[in-house]
Amino acid sequence: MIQSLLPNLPWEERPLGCSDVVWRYSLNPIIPRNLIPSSNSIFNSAVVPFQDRFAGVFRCDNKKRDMNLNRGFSLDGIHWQLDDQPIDWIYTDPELSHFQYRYDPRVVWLEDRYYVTWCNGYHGPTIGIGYTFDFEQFHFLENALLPFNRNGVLFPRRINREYVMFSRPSDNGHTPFGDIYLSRSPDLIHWGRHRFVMGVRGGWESTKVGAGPVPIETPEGWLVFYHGVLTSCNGFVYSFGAALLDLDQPWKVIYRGTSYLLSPQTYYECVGDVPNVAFPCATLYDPPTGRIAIYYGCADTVTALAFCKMDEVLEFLINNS
Ligand code: BMA
Repeated sequence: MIQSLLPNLPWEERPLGCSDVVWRYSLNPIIPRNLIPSSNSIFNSAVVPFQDRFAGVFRCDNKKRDMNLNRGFSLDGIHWQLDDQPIDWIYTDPELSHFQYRYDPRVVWLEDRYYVTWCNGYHGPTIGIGYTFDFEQFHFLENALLPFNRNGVLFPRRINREYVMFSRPSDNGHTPFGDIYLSRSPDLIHWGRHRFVMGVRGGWESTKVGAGPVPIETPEGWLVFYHGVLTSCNGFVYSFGAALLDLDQPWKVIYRGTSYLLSPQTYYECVGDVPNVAFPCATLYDPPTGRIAIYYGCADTVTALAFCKMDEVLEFLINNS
């Protein structure tokens, strides 16, 4: 796959005195909870390069506390304009149009269009898939899997002729377990040939793990950022880390970082509707310079940006796996 250049991605150099592999944007959060009149909170959201600017699908919980997906555009990836109303999907089967909830979107450019995956309420959480060519019309496909499942993330190209998607089988509540699996499909409708990718370990990822942004292809393997959850005496703590997966058999883990790369430590990550959550759903990547911008939801309330460099993340994984 040819990864397109992205010289205009949002970027800020690592602050003086900071030695972390991932560092935060100094003007975080970039999207406040009340950016649009209808919203209670705007977080766990996905962005992509689109024409000469950026587009995205945003998790907007409204003031009735419906969880839904809104469209947005930005010239610089930092200042966003979001629709006040959710995306109005086009359905081929009215059965699919009964709204329960939609949250935690991911967006990927795949072959000829942008696909959106999200946690879709259909008698419980499962993986919804839709697509758009232009961020004007959005088409709703069949749910990928049966309930209960979350964190559906598509790979940006087929691998050995098959589409590949991560997911995280779960339950109907605030699931106290969870490992990352992948499934394969010839047509983005029928999914099977499931494989276990990685499960919980100790510490920051002792309760559950789930896929984050769309995997980034490198010559060494697929770089994935993923969230890991620890259960403290005060509830869940969501951090994120990284792993490198085999290019042809992406259920094979080459490296997996032992420490988190970012955990909730700032005020906006620790205080909000759900405290102590850093939840990445998208990256922007510029291959020639190795710069990566990570979009992540904070405390289920606002959206923030963090940065890192490809060579430093790979070096971290090699030395801390
Ligand atoms: C998960 C999802 C995320 C959320 C997180 C913390 O199960 O619902 O959307 O950020 O819990 O509340």
